[in-house]
Amino acid sequence: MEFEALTSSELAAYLHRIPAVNALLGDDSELEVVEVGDGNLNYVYFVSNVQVPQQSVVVKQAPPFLRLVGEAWPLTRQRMEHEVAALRRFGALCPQHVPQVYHADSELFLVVMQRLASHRILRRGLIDGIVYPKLAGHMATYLARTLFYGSDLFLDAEAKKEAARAGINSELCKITEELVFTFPFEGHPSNVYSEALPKAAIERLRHHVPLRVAVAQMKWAFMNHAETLLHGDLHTGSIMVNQDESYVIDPEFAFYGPMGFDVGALLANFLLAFFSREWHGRVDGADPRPYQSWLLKQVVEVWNGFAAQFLGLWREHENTGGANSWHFIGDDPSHECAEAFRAAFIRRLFADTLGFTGCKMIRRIVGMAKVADITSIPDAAARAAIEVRCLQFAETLLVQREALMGIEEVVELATATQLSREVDA
Ligand code: SR1
Ligand code: MG
Repeated sequence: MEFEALTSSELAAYLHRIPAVNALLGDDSELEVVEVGDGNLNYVYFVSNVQVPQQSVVVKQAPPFLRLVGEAWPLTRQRMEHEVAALRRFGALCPQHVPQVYHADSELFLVVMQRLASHRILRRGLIDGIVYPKLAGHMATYLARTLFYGSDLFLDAEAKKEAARAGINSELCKITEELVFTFPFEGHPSNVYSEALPKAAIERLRHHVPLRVAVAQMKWAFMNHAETLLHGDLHTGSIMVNQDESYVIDPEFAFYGPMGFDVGALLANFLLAFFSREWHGRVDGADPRPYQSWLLKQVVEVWNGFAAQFLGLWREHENTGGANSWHFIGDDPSHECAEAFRAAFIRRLFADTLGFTGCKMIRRIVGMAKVADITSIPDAAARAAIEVRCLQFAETLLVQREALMGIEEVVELATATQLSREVDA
C-alpha cells in the first residue's frame, strides 16, 4: 500500500488518543502541526497547543523510503525501532543530553519526543559563528558515557553480545558503507562535485593508493569492530544546543561499531566548520580567525575531555568491581598492566578516530549528502578552495593517523592547511 504522510488533523487526533501525550499537550487542546524535517530520511513535526505554545512535542515518522531521494530509494520503516531503542538506551545513560521519549508506535513507525524549543541545530549555530561555552564538555560526557557503558569494558560478555545482536541495523549501515566509505572514492553516479573543484582532487581520491588503503581499513573497522552501541551519525545536524544545554538527536543509524566512528564524526564536522569559516567568517569584512580558534579548541576539548572521562569510568568501575574490564588483564595488583593496556587502547582509538574523521570529511565534499557549512558558500571559487583544503587535510589524517601523536598535532595540521590556502591565493 502506498505510504501517505499523516495529515495535521489525523496527527492531532492520534496524539490526543495517547493519554501521556494528551496530558502534555493539554486535554483535547487545539493543536498546531508544522512539518519541519530537513533531514535526509524522515518526516518531523512540531506539534503545539495553540493557546499554550510551550505545551509542545516533536513527532518523527519514518516513511518507507529515503526522504532525500523519494520512493526510488526504498527503506524499511523498521529503522524507527533502532532509533527508539537507541534514544531510550542513550537517554538512560545521559538523560541531560538526550531528548525524552514520550511514546513510540511500532505500527505507524513514529516516536513522540521532548520538544527542544529553546535550542537550535548546532550546524546552524556554527555557521552563524555562535560560541557555545558548555558544548565541548557536554559532548565529551555524552561520548564517554555512551561509548563506555555499551562496551565489553562494562557489560558482561553475554549481555554485550545480546546488545550487539539487537543492534544489528544492516540497512542503515549499508548506507554508511556506501556513502561514506565507497562511493566518494569511485566514479559513482550519486556523487556530486562542485563545478570548480579541480579534477586532480577528484582523481586523487580514486587513485592515490595510500589513501584508498586507509579508507578500506576504516571501512573494515566500521563493518567488523562491534565495540559498542554507536549513535552512528553524530554530525552537527544531530545536535541541538543553546548556551546552557546540548542534546543529541536522531540516532537512527545506531549499531554496534567502532568507538572512533562517533568521535570522528563529531570532530569531522567541527573541522568542516573550521575550514568553511574562511568564507562565513569574512562576511561584512569580519576576521574569521577568533571563531576558527574556538572551533579548534572544541576539537581539542572534545577529544581530551572524552578520553579523560572514558578512562575515569573505566578505572572507577574496575576499582569497584562493577565492570567487566578486569577480564582483559586479570591478576595485576599494581594496576601497571591495566594502565599500559588503557594507554594502548586510547592510542588505537585516537588513530581510529582520525581515520573516521577523514572519511566523514571527504564524503561531505564529494558524496551526495552534503553539509550547509559548505553548500551555503555562494562563491564557487572560494567554495572549491575550501573543499580542496578539506580534502587535503582529510587525506593526511587518514594516511598519517598512526603517526599523529596527539590532538594538538591535529589542530596544528588544520591551521597549517588553512594557512597554505592563503599562500596559494
Ligand atoms: C542518503 S542518506 C545520507 C546521509 O544522511 C544521514 O544523515 C547520514 O549521514 C547519511 O549518510
Ligand atoms: Mg539524521
